[in-house]
Amino acid sequence: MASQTRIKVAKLDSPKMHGLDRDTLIRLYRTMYLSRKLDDREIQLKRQNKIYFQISSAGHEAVTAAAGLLLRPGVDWIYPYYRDRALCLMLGVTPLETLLQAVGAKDDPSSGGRQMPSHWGHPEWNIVSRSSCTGTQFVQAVGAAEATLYYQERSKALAKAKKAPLGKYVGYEDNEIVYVSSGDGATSEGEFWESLNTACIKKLPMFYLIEDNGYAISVPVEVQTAGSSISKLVGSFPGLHIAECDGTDPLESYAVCREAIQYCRDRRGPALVHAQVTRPYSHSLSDDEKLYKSAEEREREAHRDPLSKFSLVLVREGLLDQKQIEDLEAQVDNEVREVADQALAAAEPSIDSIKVNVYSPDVDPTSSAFEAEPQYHGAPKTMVEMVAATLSDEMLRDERITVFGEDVADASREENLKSVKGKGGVFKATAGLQRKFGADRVFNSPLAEASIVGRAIGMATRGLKPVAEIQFFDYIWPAMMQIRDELCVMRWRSNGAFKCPAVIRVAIGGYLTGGAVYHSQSGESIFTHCPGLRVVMPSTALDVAGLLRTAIRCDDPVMFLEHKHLYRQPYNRSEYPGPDYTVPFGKARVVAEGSDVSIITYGALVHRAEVAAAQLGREGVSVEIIDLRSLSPYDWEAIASTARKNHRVIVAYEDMLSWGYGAEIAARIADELFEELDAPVRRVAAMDTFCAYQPNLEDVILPQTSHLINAVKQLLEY
Ligand SMILES: Cc1ncc(C[n+]2csc(CCOP(=O)(O)OP(=O)(O)O)c2C)c(N)n1
Ligand SMILES: [Mg+2]
Repeated sequence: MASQTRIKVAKLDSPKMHGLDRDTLIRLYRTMYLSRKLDDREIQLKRQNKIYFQISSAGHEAVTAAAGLLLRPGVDWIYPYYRDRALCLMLGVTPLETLLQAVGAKDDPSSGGRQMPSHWGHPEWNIVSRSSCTGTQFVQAVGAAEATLYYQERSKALAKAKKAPLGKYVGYEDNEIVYVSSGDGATSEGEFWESLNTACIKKLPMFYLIEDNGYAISVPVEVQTAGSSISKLVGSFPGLHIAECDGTDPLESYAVCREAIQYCRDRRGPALVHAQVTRPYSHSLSDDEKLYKSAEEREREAHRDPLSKFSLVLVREGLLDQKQIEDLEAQVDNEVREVADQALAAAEPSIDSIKVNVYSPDVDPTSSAFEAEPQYHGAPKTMVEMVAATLSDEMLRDERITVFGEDVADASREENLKSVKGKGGVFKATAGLQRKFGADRVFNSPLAEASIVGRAIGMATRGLKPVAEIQFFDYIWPAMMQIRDELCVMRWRSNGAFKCPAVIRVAIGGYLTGGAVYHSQSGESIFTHCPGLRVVMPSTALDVAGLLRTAIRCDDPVMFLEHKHLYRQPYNRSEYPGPDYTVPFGKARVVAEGSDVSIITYGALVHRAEVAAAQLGREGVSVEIIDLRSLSPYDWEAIASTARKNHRVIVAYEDMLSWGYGAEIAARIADELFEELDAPVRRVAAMDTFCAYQPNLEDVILPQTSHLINAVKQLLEY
């Protein structure tokens, strides 16, 4: 056990120790050593097949422990990466908690046993749940830092966020900052650069720590980073404080990080510290660095080991003698042994808990609470006008709402607003909102889709309600990883500790001749395939009002698909249904009742089905039309009941014929309602091809009314 006897301490050389007192210096060493021993213990457990994976923080302990010392636990917002064990320990994560994560225990605070070890997350310490994706954290940290500036100015938003579900973890304090870290390799990801761009444009209080161990698995830095130095490469970002340090030296790291963090706390802008560290234990236990690192290189690294170097400093400076170091280490060894035993005895999550926290346990957007009667007033509005009107009323009601994306503002140069009408979106869906609510609530983003979604995630995690816009569905793909691996999964992977109920509005579908392949795409099935995400697609202005409001008031992330072809049609307009009109998710709308054939559809095909039904009606055929309007969840009851009623079913959709959304609905009908059908379920969809620029090449991205009529007639002849 540690000896409590004080030794004759030589006078502490304070400038050399950067003002740190003896206790703090010992705490630094203890945390570094504890981090290493927890890694060692995990490695042992992995070799005994008691855990399934190990990735260590070895070689990174000095700079991360030093940074942890400078951050304010539970005040600053932390977006760490997997080599930040020492930082997390310094902030308050307990050794037991880190090992509960390693064994995948039910009570692991980071994920309840759902994620791999070292995927840090702890709501009490504002350590935001991390995924396995390298680089996604950067743009989310931007969103979190934007929340800092937002709450600083808008206390009503903060008060409201605190009252919302999980509001106990919402907070804001003066001078708080956002920490985000990664290795050298992850700085090659676009999101790193996207984040720096916005951080510098908005002077965000973000502290970037780049822990450069010279390798990304087996790829050395000179192949990863032009010129081999990330700090040199980012040198021209305006207002970015940049510093380098030997990340294996906790004292130098402390001094350099302290200055960088102070820069952020003083609201002078973002700061980046580039720390040179080592990686003595290979990338992970699945890697053997001897396959690509020379013996000389490894030997050189061994000489820079932060633990042995710092223990020598402590002895040399007379802070601890050799015996005291041994005592401290023995005490830590004991503690690690004890907590490992506890972790190994900890309960695992039960199998039936797997579906818990896919969606919010607090707000059910499918419930009757979202059923409302419209209180109509005003002149009829088009769908696109209804988007703007609904956003406007919701923004009035809830100061947490921010609206951003490409071109969504009226005019970023606010002085121009006196003399110009304003843009308000390429389709005008956000027209007038900046003018009404201010440029801090409605603003343009750089042209960077991953960061639009990532920033929304960061803001939503901190209790704001971002309504972000992706200008065209065709360009959503840079944001795919943010949507699939982050937005959808945040609540589940953190076992309910974190959430990001953002609304992502997306203009979708074929709408004009000449739109060609990059202004016409569908692909809703790609997103209904993602658990955790709600996907809705209204076909009328009334449903836009009801579903968009539900999307904003719900506690899950929502993809709100707005069909471009429907934006300005006269046939789907509606008077404004009032500021509290909502439509529950997962409830289809019976567009027309009929007794011969049922058409199950949504989006732009609803109206075409109506036109087809009118024509067929004149020929004595009665068609029922169901508008799903909500694609995930969807209304199976409505589908089953119309199939049972008419026994002949068409599923009509714009998405690709094969693997499209309707294909899955048709498959389920065939599976579960086979006995009910008098004829095989038919799909009517766009062809499995692209919409081309020249109409004579291909103008059938939307199935035509004639296709629907033919399909109905074929079914009746069956
Ligand atoms: C987006 C993404 N691509 C690839 C991977 C697989 N991967 C995990 S860690 C890693 C290397 C990261 O290197 P670096 O950023 O230098 O961090 P280090 O592990 O060296 O600390 C790779 C390629 C991943 N997890 N995520
Ligand atoms: Mg690396």
